[in-house]
Amino acid sequence: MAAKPKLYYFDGRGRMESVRWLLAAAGVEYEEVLFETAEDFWNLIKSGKLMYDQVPMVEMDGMSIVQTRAILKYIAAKYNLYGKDLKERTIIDMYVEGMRDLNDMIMLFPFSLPEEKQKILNYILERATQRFFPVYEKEFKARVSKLPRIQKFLQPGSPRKPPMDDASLEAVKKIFKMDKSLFLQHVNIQIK
Ligand SMILES: N[C@@H](CCC(=O)N[C@@H](CS)C(=O)NCC(=O)O)C(=O)O
Repeated sequence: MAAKPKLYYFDGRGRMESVRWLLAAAGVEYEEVLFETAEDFWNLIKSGKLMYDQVPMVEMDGMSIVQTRAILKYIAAKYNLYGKDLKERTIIDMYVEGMRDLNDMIMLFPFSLPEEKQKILNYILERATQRFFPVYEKEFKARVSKLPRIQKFLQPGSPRKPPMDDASLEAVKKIFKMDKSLFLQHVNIQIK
């Protein structure tokens, strides 16, 4: 039997959560290496397995795969969840890229500066409700949540991670040595 994929990340949703969802949808069991300190992360960097000294990283099939979308594409293609032809694949990519834009904003929000928070929150709410939610609410969410494996993943006790709380935010800041606002550096937006 092939070894289970091994996921390397901190103990939270972040960029790895979409990988967890996809593995759940594919019905694939996996192991997680969750680092808790900057030293744990540094040891992983020193192992030479992180192409860009960044996580998420997934070890599977003899590869150390980094870059979230590369990981997702590999798993989706391997488990036949990446469309039957180029057109279906493009539609899937359109959902994935939109979700990434939305997710980046939400994920990085806790790292914004206190004085910028309200302005950024207004921006996210406006974008989310006007631009992104309507797409996912048009049947897509209902269809996905009804998939038996996803239903299982959404039950308490599954490997799904909880939303970030203050304690995990502080832990992540320490692991990645973050002290300044990351929002505008990482998200390609202009807030007016
Ligand atoms: N484009 C990359 C971004 C990866 C990324 O920014 N990872 C963060 C954690 S979520 C990280 O490793 N930060 C440490 C650093 O950049 O030094 C991806 O999608 O995987």
